[in-house]
Amino acid sequence: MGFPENFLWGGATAANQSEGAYNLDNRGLANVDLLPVGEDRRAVVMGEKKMFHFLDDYFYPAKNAIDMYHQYKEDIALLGELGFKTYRMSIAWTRIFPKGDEKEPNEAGLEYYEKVFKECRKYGIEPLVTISHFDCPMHLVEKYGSWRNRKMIDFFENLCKVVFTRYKGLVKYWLVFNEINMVLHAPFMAAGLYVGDLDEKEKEKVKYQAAHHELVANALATKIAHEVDPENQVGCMLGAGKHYPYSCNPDDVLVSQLRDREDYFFSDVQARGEYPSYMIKKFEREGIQIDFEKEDLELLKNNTVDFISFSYYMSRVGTANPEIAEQTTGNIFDSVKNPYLPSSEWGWQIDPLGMRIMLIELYDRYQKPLFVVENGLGANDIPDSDGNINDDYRINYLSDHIKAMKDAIDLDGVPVMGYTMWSCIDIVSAGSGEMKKRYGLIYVDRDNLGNGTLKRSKKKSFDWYKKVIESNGENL
Ligand code: P53
Repeated sequence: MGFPENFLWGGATAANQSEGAYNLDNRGLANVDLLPVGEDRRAVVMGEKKMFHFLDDYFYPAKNAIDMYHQYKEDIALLGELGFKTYRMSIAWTRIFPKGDEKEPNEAGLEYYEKVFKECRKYGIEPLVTISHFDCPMHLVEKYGSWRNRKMIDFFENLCKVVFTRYKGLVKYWLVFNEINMVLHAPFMAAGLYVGDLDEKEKEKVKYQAAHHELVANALATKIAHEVDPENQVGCMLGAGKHYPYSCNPDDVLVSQLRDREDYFFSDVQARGEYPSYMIKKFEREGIQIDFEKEDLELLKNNTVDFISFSYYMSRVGTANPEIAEQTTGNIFDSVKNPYLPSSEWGWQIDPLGMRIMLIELYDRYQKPLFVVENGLGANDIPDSDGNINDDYRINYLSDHIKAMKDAIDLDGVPVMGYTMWSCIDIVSAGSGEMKKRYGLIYVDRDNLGNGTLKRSKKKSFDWYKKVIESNGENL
């Protein structure tokens, strides 16, 4: 009973939100470097405002982030102290191929991640590596229009070949695209797509064409990973959260079901290997013409993922009458407010049971092992007069979600491989760009405008989570 013996406990981060050092050792510029903090961020993230170069009046938090690029040894030592079995992190494409379309990789970038993976292994930590956590070289954005262009598949294939070959034996768990469904909701942040000059119909077409290219690239990456090392395990990664019907009115139920399908489209292709009929119907109905190559269908069919991973922060609500319900705020996934749930300081609704519901649903749909690779609470932690952070609210959030996951394993028979909470250390928020939206077990002294010593200190949740891992999830 309880968690399996080899359960992969850990935490997660992403390169651009943590590393900084945006222009060191030949690193190229990426879409994710160019997201400013402040009120224009959203429009840039959505691909509505074009900002392909740094502008003087803006602050770009990813440039230096929490400087993990230089402090990785100290940071991984802390993860070792926590007893992590796994650490989910991402590689920056632009460290390895600074422009994206070069033939030869940048050795300095490859060496850097080799050192990081070896450092993890020193503590018995298994790296879980996201190949693209939203990032894409700006050169590819400017020259090719990013993922709307089929050439991206070749560039990405090069990256994958280099990475799988170089890190063979050091890394065996891979996620290809972080929250692949985010391309529909935040096209520039998630996929380097600027769409501000297109009408609604053209936008849809570009987003789904880019999605198709990513899905083909995902299948190709899975194929190469298995060829290079049969030990490799590749997962898809879905930004998850079920839509509950606002009421038991069948109209609300249907809307919710259809909204879920917009997300499941991606994992359906990745896990089952074919385009679902509902998406083909949508394309026909809306006149969205997607360019397929002959070989795509076979590639998708033959290279499905080994496991299903997902982020889960909250559930969502669907209604046929949005005008009568209150909208949530603060998230890229827009939703109607659920009157039964409390909200975080950023308006994200807190729903531990929704995690169990999600696990059941994804297992029923795919019958593949599941991996929860993001789950956590963003809060504005304030150190007390002794400098301590008593983040009981975070402990409660994590504890309630882990309990729900335990129920899914114990009561519902769902196989879960692991859990990497977001984020083990405070990093820059992807959605808001703020530093004060903190998720970490480790506090980092830095504010929204980059002031601070970058000093790391343990929060109360650090010791708590260490005990959770030590007891294999018994001590919650
Ligand atoms: P933040 C919403 C908005 C942006 C990224 O989000 C998101 C989501 C939620 O699904 O996805 C993930 O930092 C993402 C991480 C991100 C985390 O959620 O906006 O994979 O990069 O930091 C939390 O509070």
